[in-house]
Amino acid sequence: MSAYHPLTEQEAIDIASQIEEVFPRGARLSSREIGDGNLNLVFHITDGDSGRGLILKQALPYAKVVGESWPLTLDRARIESEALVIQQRLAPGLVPKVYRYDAELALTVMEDLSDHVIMRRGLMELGRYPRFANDISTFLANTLFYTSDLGMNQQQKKIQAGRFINPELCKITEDLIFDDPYTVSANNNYDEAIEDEAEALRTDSGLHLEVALLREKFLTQGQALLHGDLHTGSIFVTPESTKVIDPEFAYYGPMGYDIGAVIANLLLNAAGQSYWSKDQAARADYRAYLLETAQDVWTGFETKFRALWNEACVDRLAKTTAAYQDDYMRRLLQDTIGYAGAKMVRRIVGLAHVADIDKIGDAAVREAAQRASLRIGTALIKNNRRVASFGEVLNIAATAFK
Ligand code: SR1
Ligand code: MG
Repeated sequence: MSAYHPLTEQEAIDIASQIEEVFPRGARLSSREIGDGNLNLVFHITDGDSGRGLILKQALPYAKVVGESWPLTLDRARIESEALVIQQRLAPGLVPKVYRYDAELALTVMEDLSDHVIMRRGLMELGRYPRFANDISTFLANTLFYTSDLGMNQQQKKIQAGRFINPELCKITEDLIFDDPYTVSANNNYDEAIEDEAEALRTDSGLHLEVALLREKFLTQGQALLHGDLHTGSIFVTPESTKVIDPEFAYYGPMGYDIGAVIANLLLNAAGQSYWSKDQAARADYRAYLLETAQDVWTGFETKFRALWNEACVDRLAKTTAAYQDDYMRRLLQDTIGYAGAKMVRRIVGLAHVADIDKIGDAAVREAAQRASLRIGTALIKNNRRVASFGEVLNIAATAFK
């Protein structure tokens, strides 16, 4: 084992060449650093002769998006690799295979998914992914149910939760999503043109109450093992396949946070469509596809989660109390909607944005997309505790796009 240091491309090749399940002995490998996320180095190692590849992901001891002034624990690499192994067991085929984990180097060696595209990019290019809603709802239902007190031994769950104490990564979320957008913060980052919107976020006490409640739940409710950062940049897709990556933010938290992340990112792309497709009819059609996908994600999740509850619940009282299941699902829907709203707001005024909106070159069009995102996001946050059906999300979005 070597002491921690950021790998060079040659070192990445040397490590990859030892993975004999993938590369034949003596393979002539090449490496490209392809990390475009906020936090890590990612090496894509390929063998030109066999066409086979591997990904080596190494955590840096700081947040790459900000620089060395923001130190960040390397333990997140362990959390990510352990979460991937659990997710592979609970949702087979929906996460990349892990070949090796090296604790000293904070390095995970995993399946190459370069035949897939990052979903955010795919959506920006108007891609349609017929398997996505079914796959992601399976991923959500299985991973959330089977890591909760409903689906696993409740003593083992407490021990498992201990392995996923993730204070530094949770702190990023607590600050960037549940605090900074609602105050003056050096972390915030938004176009001057929407200063009025930023000011409204800072002064709306009704909104602050709802964000405080969502924040409290994020801080205190260890409901299930979450992915913790399930935006469309953490999902690889093809029309036939879905793979969830990057669970370094994994921790025991409220289930609705993961479901809300998926919904928020579909809605953010819908808000950005005024640029990506100039043709009005095509734009409306693609937005309809995104909203239908969001509905299918929720419906698929609810159906599968209820089925797991009915078939595999380990908690006697929960299993025999139908009204409890209904109450639980209602609260899950409300949390999903509240968290979806918070995730939309942070991507417009907070530190880390999304390309679906930021890459809109025309300033007026970008501003319209930002305002639409904030209208939807704040409406979802403010209404979350009142909502009784997912259809209300679609109504809120439809109103914002008028
Ligand atoms: C400092 S990290 C910024 C963001 O990138 C990650 O993907 C998370 O969403 C985090 O909030
Ligand atoms: Mg990430």
